Amino acid sequence: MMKTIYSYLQDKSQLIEIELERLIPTLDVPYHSIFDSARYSVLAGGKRLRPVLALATCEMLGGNLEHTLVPACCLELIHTSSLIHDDLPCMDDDDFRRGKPSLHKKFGESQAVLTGDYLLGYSFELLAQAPYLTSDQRIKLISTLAQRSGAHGLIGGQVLDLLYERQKVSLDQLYQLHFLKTASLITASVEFGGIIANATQAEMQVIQQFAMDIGLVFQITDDILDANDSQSASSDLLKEKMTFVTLLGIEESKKHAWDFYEKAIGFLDRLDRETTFLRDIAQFIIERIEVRNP
Ligand code: GRG
Repeated sequence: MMKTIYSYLQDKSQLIEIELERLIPTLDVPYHSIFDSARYSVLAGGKRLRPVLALATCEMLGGNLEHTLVPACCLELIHTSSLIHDDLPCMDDDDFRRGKPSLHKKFGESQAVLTGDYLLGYSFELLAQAPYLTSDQRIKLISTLAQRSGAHGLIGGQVLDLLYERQKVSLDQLYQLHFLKTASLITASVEFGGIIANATQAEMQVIQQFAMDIGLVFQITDDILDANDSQSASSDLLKEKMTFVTLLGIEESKKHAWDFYEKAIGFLDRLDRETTFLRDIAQFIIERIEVRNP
């Protein structure tokens, strides 16, 4: 299975890479530095999980991949925008991102704020003009992305993240934080696939439930990987941030991850579709920590 999913991920992320490259051109204008800094962050690698999830969901539901390409890239642009802002000294204060100096380290803080702003606005501009789609689909995509990245999504999650710094938080509070901060955009990604493939309401509900759980699996595995890399300066442990690992320990965190994983793929059984690739992506996410089912 894994060989197939790796080549699937590679194929799809290559499509995304080409499209991202096309969407942010280098331009010979006096303010060209905004395109230079945007390209620096957007084209710096990254797993491209969110756009690939959008493509895989659309394909699973019988939609057209070509029609999904630009909207899928918008998910990556918003994601990158949030990472740029998250790295700023007033937020998480990280010097490195995707294996390179973070954007404010390379281009300065003002440019980092502006680049995040640019990518945020540009995603919506692209969605409003996305080729092949109906106006109704475009409005649904715009509204979904605005909600999932807004106060009741990504931004709300970040507010909690800052609020809970150096505080003792409960497991429920930690779940709420990551449900907003991490699962929101992952949910938007499958919703994008559903909107473009004209999913039924029932199908939409199933993929949303799948994504919310897989989003939590993603965060728990991220915390476990971070704990295993506790020497790194960006480690949440060094910053005394509460994580699933500090709250539950590694073994119990793994157990929680597996429980959410099982629940997530259980939802897919309700679809009368070929769900292999979504299942494989879920497995790819959990196997990053090479946990074995206890
Ligand atoms: C600009 C819409 C907007 C929001 C601003 C700063 C902020 C509010 C939110 C930050 C939220 C944040 C940092 C979420 C992190 C979620 C997460 C798990 C990131 C790591 O994702 P990966 O592993 O990264 O997919 P790559 O680099 O592979 O893409």
